[in-house]
Amino acid sequence: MKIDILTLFPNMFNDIFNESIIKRAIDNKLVEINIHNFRDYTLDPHNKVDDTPYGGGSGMVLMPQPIFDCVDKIKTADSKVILLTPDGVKYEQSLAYDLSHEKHLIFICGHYEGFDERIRTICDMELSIGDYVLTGGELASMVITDSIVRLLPGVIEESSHINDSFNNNLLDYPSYTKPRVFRGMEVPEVLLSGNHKKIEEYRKNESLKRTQERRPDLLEK
Ligand code: 6GU
Repeated sequence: MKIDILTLFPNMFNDIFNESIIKRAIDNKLVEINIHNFRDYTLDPHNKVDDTPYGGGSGMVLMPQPIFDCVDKIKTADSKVILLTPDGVKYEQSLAYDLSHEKHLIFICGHYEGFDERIRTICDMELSIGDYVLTGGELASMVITDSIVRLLPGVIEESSHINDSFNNNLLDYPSYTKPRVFRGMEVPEVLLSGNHKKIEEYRKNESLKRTQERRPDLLEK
């Protein structure tokens, strides 16, 4: 998979994809991630990428030209263009699975107080990561990229995401490791039993119980 991210703040991405699982995925050529500064595409003599809104009002609005030109340059027939904005569809695990099957994703990070409405016409999809407002789409693009890359074949063992929280709309079951007793807290007996059928049953029940307690909305899905 290839992921291109369009931003005015490329430095925000310096470390985030340079650690841990995402770094290994890049090193192993399971994903290619490119960060583009769309200011590099401006035709404005002063390198401007935003201007005041028509009709008045506060704040600056991202102009369409630099973003259109940047997308035109990197887009192919296989690309899916995604705008990151608080007014987008709310992102969730099922979308991470869907997007993990795409060949090429282009994320456009909105910034400042807004972007020219015509930018929406070149986007296949608009995503939000939740009902709160961020200063820009950068953090959202990192969150979404991370959640997709970990699902790509070969990045992590498939068995470790089969049981992820939100798969089958259930939260994860509790896990324990050594020691068997820690500060008086004991590991549930069933996990020490070696009875795999019983263990599976216990985990399924705990998953259900936890979902019922914390996220009953998931059970209605
Ligand atoms: Cl994608 N962008 C911004 N600016 N704020 C957000 C968001 C995106 N998702 C949630 N809040």
